[in-house]
Amino acid sequence: MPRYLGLDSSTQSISAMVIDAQTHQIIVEKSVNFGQHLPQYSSPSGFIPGGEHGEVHANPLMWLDALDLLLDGMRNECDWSQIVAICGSGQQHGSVYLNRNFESQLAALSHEKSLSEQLSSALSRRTAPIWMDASTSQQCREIAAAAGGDAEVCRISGSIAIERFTGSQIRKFAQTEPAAYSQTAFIHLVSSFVCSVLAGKNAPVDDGDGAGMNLMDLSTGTWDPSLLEATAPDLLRKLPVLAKAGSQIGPIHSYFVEKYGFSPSCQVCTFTGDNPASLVGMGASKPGNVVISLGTSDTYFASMPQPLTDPQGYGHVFGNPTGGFMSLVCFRNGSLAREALRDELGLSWNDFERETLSTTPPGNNGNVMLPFYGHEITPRHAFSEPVRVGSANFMAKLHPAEQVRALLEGQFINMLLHTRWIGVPTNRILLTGGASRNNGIAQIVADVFHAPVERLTTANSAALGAALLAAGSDGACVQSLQQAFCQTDDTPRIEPSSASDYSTAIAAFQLALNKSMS
Ligand code: XUL
Repeated sequence: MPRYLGLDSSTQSISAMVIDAQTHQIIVEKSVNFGQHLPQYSSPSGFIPGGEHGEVHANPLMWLDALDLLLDGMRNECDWSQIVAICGSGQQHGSVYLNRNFESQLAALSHEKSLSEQLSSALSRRTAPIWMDASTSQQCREIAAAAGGDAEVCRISGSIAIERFTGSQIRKFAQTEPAAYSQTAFIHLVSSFVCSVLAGKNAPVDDGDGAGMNLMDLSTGTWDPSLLEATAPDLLRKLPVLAKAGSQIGPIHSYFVEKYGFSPSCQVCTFTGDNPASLVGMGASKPGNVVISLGTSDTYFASMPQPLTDPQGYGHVFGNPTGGFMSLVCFRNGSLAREALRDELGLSWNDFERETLSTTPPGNNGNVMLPFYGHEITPRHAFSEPVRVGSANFMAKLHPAEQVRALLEGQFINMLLHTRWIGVPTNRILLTGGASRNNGIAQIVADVFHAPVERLTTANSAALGAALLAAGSDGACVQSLQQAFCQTDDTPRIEPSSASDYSTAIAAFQLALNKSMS
């Protein structure tokens, strides 16, 4: 039975999924939650609380302990010796800094001790900045200025210089801790760090996760000399090589063979970022499929054949593990805004759905809301409260239903307007995340985007995507596996309603947005 392991080292947990590529079964899936299972790291949500000036760091040793705990804890449910290949993903943008002993310490790993114990002294920086860090605005400005401006950084790397992206984080480290920076021999992403440990040697970065660094030339998939130069001294030597996600890099380290019973021939493949892996695990890696993930922030991502970039600089372009590219656009006012309005109106989630569906028409009788309860990143603007345009009753918030529909329509019209640059027609939307089972919300998404909406059974799409890539590395057809594994759940497929026409609402929204941002 050829079995494949997908790992996902995310912000709050590390997850594993084992699949059988012949019977198309998920054999087992399990997670270790950092806060819950490793309380000694005092990181209840996976990062070290209390960072100042927007700093958010995590302890890489916690990720190593979690990996040991996960593999150990699954031994009874799964025979590790059957795993043919392993691939994985990591929270994007986070970076791990290692000294020149890293490779020799990896080579010397003994199964009698833990990974964290043995690799602790290889860290040249105790903590790793992660994607939630927003402390590098100054470094972003400096990088953009040195590299020829925001538009040039975006043209080369797929994104303007962004605080959470790795380049500005590296620059800040080099500026604030120059001695530790010069002691740093290797800089890894979360994905390539975990992959390196499994393979027992420095692993490559793929062009999905690599594009989240503001250092890679998107069109060639190579490190860009002008961006490296603009970021930090002597950087090229410290960066991993670039490779395709899912490419086999060698057998698993004997540590895992002796400790957990992996086969010495089990292959480790180049990891990718959690979003590129999710694109694969959602079955959305071909253009025309769009994933909308409704979370604390809402995220939109979709496959694209060409590396077009967002002329407004809000969206990002990454490599797609199955070939071509993918877009990713984040919206800060997601669940945060939905919850704020729900609480303001004193509604339950059920009311939220009923109100939107039954008592108000698509287009909301011309009542429009810019749904921003605070600072937004797409579009980038310091909003302080929602902006309403419409009838006197609407402005006076007389009918809760109108308010709910205005907020939801506003969120998805904003998403539509800021993803048009991708230039690929939307054939199918895969809706995921907390609010995705809400049929009222799904209907609005279908209507605004004029495309059918489906929901998937797998919650763990990044680990599944990684497992599919591992199978692909062994000769399986990833596309056929996607058809078998990426099944829609028991919620109905929602078709766009024929009566809905959002052109007037979209124009009104755009007008209100232009006015607020001018
Ligand atoms: C994407 C991003 C997050 C992380 C964490 O740009 O910052 O989605 O990948 O999951």
